[in-house]
Amino acid sequence: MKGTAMAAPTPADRFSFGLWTVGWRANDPFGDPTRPPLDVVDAVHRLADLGAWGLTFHDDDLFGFAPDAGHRDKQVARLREACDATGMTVPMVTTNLFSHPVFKDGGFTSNDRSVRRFALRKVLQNVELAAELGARTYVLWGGREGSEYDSAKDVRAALDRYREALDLLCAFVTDRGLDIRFALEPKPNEPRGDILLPTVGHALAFIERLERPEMVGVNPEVGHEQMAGLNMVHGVAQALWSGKLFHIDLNGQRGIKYDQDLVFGHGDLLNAFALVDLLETAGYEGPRHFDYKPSRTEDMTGVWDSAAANMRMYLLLKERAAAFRADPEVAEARAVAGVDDLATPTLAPGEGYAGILADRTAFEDFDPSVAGGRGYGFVRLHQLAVEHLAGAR
Ligand code: GLT
Ligand code: MN
Ligand code: MN
Repeated sequence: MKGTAMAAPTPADRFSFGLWTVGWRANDPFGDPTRPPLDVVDAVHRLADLGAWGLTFHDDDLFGFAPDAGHRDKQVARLREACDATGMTVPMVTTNLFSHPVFKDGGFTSNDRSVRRFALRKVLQNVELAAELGARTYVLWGGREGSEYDSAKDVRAALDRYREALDLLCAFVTDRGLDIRFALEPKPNEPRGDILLPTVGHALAFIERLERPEMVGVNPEVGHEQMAGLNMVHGVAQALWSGKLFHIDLNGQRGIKYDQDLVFGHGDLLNAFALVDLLETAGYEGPRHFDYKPSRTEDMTGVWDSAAANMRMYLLLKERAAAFRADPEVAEARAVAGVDDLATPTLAPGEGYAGILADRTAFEDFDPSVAGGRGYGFVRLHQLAVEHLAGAR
């Protein structure tokens, strides 16, 4: 790669990876795996060498579904040792409520009550482990919570059960004094035809109906919002505005199709640029978590190259976004566009409806043709962004 002066990733960048990402063996609905299994100890060492800071995992990634206690403990001990040896952390843990056939109609919202109770037990067990490993965030991706057939799922009842599950988990964490918060990860579809809580907005609205809404936030994934044709930057901005951006899954996606989980920035690059700019300027201090899948065409060398590519993309975009903001012509274009003017409240201090009703300049003497004729120069501003992104400035 052509070098830039850009620094290599370090733990201070807080880059983390799911064990299921670099560990994905590249099996898809049409084909068998193309890569060998990856051991967790290897994953920790290789990621640490590349400058990553954290490893995240599902229970099943580390010790399989329904392990005996000996195997579970051994795998946890091996992970701990690898982290001690490398300085890697475990910032987030999650539960696999989707691979085993028992979850084919969901976990928390399966029509089968015995499955719902089993799902709760599986998560409860894992939440304590997460806290022991120092994780502060517990992600819940409900990929199997949903339906294909409207006649088969009572969505209002499903949301009641979803809420029941979250309320129980929050009560457990509170009573046990664990330093854990939950982050719901929206996705519109795949594997279910329609997944419950399909977008960031749905999840944010759901959270407000919980017993302890302050303990639950969101884990938006770039590709998942884009699969729904939505703007990830808008979703993340609203999550930040709501104080709910607890975690984030960075990856790439090209348009409305199956979940591609490309390297971050390898999909909608402009949106990735704006996302990094937002995260870096909005005071988000959480992990920069990559939830990508090394392409099926890659061997293990390609796996590590693509892991490094995620971090490099983030740092490149961070550098370009900072240069964009520091450019005097951008400052001038932003002023013309009125970008910062939106921060000024519409009402004067202390003003209410009586004030604005009495203000003739707001209406009677207001000439709409003046503002209506204004050019905002948004295209020029955007062109400057694209030029910075393309390395033309
Ligand atoms: C699964 C999914 C991801 C989620 C993981 C967390 S599981 O790999 O595709 O988007 O983040 O459960
Ligand atoms: Mn995905
Ligand atoms: Mn994800």
